[in-house]
Amino acid sequence: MRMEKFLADLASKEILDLARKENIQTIWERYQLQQPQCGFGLLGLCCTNCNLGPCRIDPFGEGAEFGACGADRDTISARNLLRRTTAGAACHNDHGRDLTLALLAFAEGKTQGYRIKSEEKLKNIAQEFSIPVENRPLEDIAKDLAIKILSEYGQQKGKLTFSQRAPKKRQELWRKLGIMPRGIDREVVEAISRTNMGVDHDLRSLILACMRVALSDGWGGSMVATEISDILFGLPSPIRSQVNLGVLKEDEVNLVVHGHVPLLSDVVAELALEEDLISKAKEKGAKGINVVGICCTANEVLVRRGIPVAGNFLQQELAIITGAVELMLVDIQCIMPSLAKVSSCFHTKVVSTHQKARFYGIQHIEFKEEEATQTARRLIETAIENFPKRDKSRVNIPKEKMDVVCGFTAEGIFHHLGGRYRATYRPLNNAIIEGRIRGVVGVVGCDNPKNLSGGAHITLVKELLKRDVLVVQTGCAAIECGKEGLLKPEAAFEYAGLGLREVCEATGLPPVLHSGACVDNSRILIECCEILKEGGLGEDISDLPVAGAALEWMSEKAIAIGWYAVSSGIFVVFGTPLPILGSKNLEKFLTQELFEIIGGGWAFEEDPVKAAKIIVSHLDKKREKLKLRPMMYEPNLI
Ligand code: MSK
Repeated sequence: MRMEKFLADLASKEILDLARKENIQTIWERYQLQQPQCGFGLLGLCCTNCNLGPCRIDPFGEGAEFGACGADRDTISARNLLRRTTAGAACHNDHGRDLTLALLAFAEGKTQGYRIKSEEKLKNIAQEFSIPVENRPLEDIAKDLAIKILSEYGQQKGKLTFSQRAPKKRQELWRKLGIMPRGIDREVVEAISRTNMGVDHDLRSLILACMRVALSDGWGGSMVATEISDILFGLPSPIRSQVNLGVLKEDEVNLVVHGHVPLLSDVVAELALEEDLISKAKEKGAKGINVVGICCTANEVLVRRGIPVAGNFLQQELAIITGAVELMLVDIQCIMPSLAKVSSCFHTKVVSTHQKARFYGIQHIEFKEEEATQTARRLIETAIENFPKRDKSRVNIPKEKMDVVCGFTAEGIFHHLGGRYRATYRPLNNAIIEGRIRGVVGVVGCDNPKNLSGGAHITLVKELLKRDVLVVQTGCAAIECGKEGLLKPEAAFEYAGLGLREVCEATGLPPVLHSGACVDNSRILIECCEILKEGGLGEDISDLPVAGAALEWMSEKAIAIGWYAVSSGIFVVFGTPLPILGSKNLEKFLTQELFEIIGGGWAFEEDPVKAAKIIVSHLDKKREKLKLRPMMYEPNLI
C-alpha cells in the first residue's frame, strides 16, 4: 500500500512525486520498508530493561507467559509505558529548563538580543511565586523568578507552584492518590528508577507513576516553557500568516527554523528584518530574506511574530526537496536524522544549534544565549552566502499556501470573547450552557504516515465543527488544519454547525483556535481552569464537556501530554493505540477503570469519523450530567 495516497495536501504530494523521480528516500518509503513492524513492540510485550532479556511474552498465551525474571505481561507493558511517558515528560521539562536558564542569564545581563516583552506576565507569575514586584527593576524580578523555578526542578518535597492553578478538587484528588508532582526532575528520576529490573511491578502503581511524572510536565515543565517564552518573546495575540510549502520564495534567501525551542529562532526572525542583512542578500542576487518554520519552532514564531510555516513534521524533508532552502536550523525534538542525507542532494545547509542535539553529516554551530545575536547573524549570513549555490533548474516550490489566523492564549480568550471593557469567559460559558457550543476539544499532536499523514486531524476537526464543537489546537495538528483552511474565521461559515457559527460570527473568532507549540498544551489546561472559575459548568475539569485527541501521535512527548490531560480529568483519544494491548488488564485499566479513579481516561480509535462520534458522545454525557440545555440546533446537523 502506498501510504502517501492519504496525504492531505497537494503540495506534499507534488514534492513526494519529485522525490521518487529523483530517488530520494523519505519517511514514507522508510516506514514502508519497516513493514511488518514488530508485533511484540506494538503490543508492549518486549522487555529490554535488563540483561536477562530481551524477553518477550507470547501474545496468544501459547508460549512464554513470563520474562526470565518472572515479570508478566501486565508488568512489562505498564513498565514500558512508564518509560515512554517519562521520556516524553523529560523532553518538555528540559525545554522549560532551557527557557528558565535563559531568563536567568538575561537577568544577569549575560544575553544578547533578549528583553522582557511581557512585563505584565513577568509580574503576575512572580507574584504567583510570592516574589515582590513593586518598585523593583524587571531584571531583579526575573532573576528571583528564574531561581525559584529552577529550585522547583530540584525540589524533593511539597508541590509545584503551577499545580496550584488546578481546581481545588483536582488538587485534593492528586494528594489522595499520591500523585501530586513534588519536583520536576524528581518525578522523572523516580519514574525511571521504578522501571529498573526488580523495582515496581504493580500495574496500578506503575500507572499512578505515569500520571505523576506527566503532571510534572503539564503543570510543570511545559507550563514553565510556555510562561517564560511569553515573558521573553511576548504573549501571542491573534495574528495573520500563511502555511504550507508555498511560503518558500523563489527569489529570496529561504531560511527554515525547525525544532522546538524559540531561543535562537526568535532572534533570527528579528535580525532577518535588518537592513544591512537584507542588503547583503540583495548583493547575492536575492530580493530579501524569507524566514519560515517547520514543526513547533515554527509554531512559536508563528503565534508571536506571524512568521509563515513551511510545514509540519512530515514536511521537513519535503521542504529541502523543493531545492529552494538555503539553510535549515535545527534545535531539538522531532528532527529527522535523515535531513543530512536529503540535504546532501541539494545545496541546502542544515546546521544543528543545540548543545544536546548532534547529527552525523550535519554541521554544528552551538548557540549560547550570551552570543545569541552574533550567532543568529552568522547563521543568516551563512544562508545568504549559500543563495548563489542554488540550482535554479531544481527549484520546485508548490503553489499551495493557506491563510491562517492564530495566536489564541488562555489570557487572550478573555478579551476576544468578553471584549476590551469586559474581559471574561462568560460568553463562552454561556454558549456552552445554552447549547450553542457543545464543548471544547483539543485536537493536537503529530502527523504520522502510520495513520493518515495529517488527514486524520482534518477529518476529525471537520466532524467536530459540524457538531458545534469549538476546537483548540497546538503542534503539527494545527499546521495540518491550517493548510486545509480551518484556521480562518471564514471556516466557521463553511464547516461549523449553526450554534458555533453564531458564536464565531459574533466574536470574529475562527472555529479552530491555534494556541501554539506542543508545550502550549499547558494553555489548554489553563483555559479549562478559567472556564470553571467563570462558573456554571461544575467544580472540576472532569465535569467539563471537554476532550483531547491526538489521532496521529508519534512522539513520546504525545504520550506524556495524553497522560497529563487524563490525570487532569480529561478524556483522551489516540489513533494508534498506546503499545499496551498485549495486557488486557492494562487496556481495561486505561480505557475503563481509570475514569472512576481520576475522572479521565483513554480511548483508541484510528478512524477519525468514529473518533468524532466517540468524543461527541463523551461531551453529551458530560452535558447531561451538568443538566445543560439540549443543543440549540441539533436538527440542523450538517
Ligand atoms: S513538533 S511532537 S511532531 S506535534 Fe511539536 Fe509536531 Fe509531534 Fe513533534
